[in-house]
Amino acid sequence: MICVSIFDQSGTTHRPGPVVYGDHVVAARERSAPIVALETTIVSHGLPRPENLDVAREVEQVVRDNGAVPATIGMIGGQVVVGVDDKQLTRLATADPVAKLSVRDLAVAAAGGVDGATTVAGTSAIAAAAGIRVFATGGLGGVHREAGYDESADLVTLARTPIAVVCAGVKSILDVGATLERLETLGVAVIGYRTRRFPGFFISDSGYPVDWVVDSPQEIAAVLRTQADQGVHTGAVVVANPLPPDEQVEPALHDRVLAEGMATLAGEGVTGKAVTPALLAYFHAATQGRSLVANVRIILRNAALAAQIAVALSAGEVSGRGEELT
Ligand code: PSU
Ligand code: MN
Repeated sequence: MICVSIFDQSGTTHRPGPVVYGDHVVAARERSAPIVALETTIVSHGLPRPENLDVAREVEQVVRDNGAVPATIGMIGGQVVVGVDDKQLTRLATADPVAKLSVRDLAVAAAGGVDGATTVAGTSAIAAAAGIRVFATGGLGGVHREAGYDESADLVTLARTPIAVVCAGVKSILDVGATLERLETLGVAVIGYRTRRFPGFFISDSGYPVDWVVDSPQEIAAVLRTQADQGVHTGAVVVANPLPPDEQVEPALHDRVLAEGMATLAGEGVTGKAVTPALLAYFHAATQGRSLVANVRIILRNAALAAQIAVALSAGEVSGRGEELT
């Protein structure tokens, strides 16, 4: 948790410029190359240090290996940066404190001149405003299970943000059924990638079905083009990409550690935006790193698929619209 006064000692506020773009993203936009947005909350708060920096770099490399340009989004000294460079990425992976920024925090944090990591909500809003149409993450926020009312701003933000979000479902610490109901109410499209089961983040199957299934990046690109052509649905398309069963955390271990972790956090009085980082850290410790291995695989696999979708999307734009699904 970080508390910031937006006034420095002279009583003046910081006035950082508007959103800035990394050189690699500027170059990609000039040549209409496919771009994939990446978030930084998983880097600063979701993964343990020092592995977090290696993973953040590896995710960017996977995007490149699949033919797209990574645009990792975060806030450096109050400046929103679309496409941080390696020095800035290192800063977000190692500095303390780094604020956790949802959409509502962006202007306040900028005026405070802080370093910040953007959540799914923060990242998708910035990416869509920058014209980026594909975003890879680990798992979405959603409706929490107990302890009063806690629903991630990821959901309501995705309702109004036209972007494809590749994820492994929602964090397994959430009430998955309630989260799926909220996604339906909010008008967020949910599509299974080569699966009829909604994935459960660390586990391949959350126990809930999905209504729609796609089998290739080209099909997802066709959905996104059609959505834009229709001009009717202006919300997000969630592409749910499960871990293969042989890479998941064993479901019995998962359920046991989850129950223990929730009880431990409740006993320690952890609430609000601190819940996710605390529970993920508990998981990684209690599974002797099994959940960390799964978490990293989730992010890398989603980055690869997101890049393939972005490539298919720009290939379709070159060859013309309206090609048939195969
Ligand atoms: N899922 C993970 N690790 C994470 C997150 C999700 O496995 O670190 C982050 C994402 O950035 C997501 C955020 O947007 O947690 C949701 O936090 P909250 O529930 O406080 O909205
Ligand atoms: Mn919350």
